[in-house]
Amino acid sequence: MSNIRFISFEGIDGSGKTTHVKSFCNYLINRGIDVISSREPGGTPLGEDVRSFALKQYADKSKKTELFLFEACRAELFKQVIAPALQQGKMVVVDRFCDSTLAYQGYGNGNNLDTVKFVDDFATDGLKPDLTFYLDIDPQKALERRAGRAVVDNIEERGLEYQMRVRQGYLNILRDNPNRVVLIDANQSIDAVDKSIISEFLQRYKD
Ligand code: Z5A
Repeated sequence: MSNIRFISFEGIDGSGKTTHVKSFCNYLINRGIDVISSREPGGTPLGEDVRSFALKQYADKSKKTELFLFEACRAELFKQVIAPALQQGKMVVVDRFCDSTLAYQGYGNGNNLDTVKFVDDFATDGLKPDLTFYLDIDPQKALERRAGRAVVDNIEERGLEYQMRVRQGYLNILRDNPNRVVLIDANQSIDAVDKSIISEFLQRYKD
């Protein structure tokens, strides 16, 4: 059994997670690794429904409510998808997991960090990824990459200052979890980011 079976990708909006989850999973498949990928919020029928509530603007939506919506999606994804796949010996790659909630609902929104961690542990029975690729990007650059996109959700609408707070949250998470979280410079070209991810993976992965 390999030492790394559960991998998450993290980063602010527009950092390239969707792009690189896809190319990294293709790399794993070409290596003959049995992998499934998913995303948060979403990844299950219930989770996809809750995703629309979590990302929609409501007047005066409480910060606690937002936290519970994301955690409801995660509890469902954990039970229906992640835990069964790991039990079957598959590798699991997710676009966002626990660090997103700490970065956005904790550092970004100002909910108590220990409370966020407690609720998250409850949702996932304390499961953490074996390895997390944090795609670090200048928030202004990420904003430019997303410019022109038709759909802008409630969290994107919070603007540059909010994204800067979330980025600082991710850097704190990186500092606090040096054995799990790896920083990838996502300001580089798509090809260079892909190569960095694979190189960091190979430095840690044992068949
Ligand atoms: N959220 C939360 O608050 N709490 C939680 O617990 C969770 C989530 C789980 C939706 O998440 C929102 O949910 C999100 C956080 C919140 N906030 N917002 N908004 P999401 O993951 O579904 O959505 P997102 O973060 O906004 O994803 P995104 O905009 O699709 O960005 P991305 O996946 O990181 O990037 P991308 O789609 O791969 O790339 C964006 C564009 O840049 C695209 O045109 C690419 O072709 C291009 N790109 C990518 N990489 C490069 C490089 N290296 N060079 C040049 N161009 C590039």
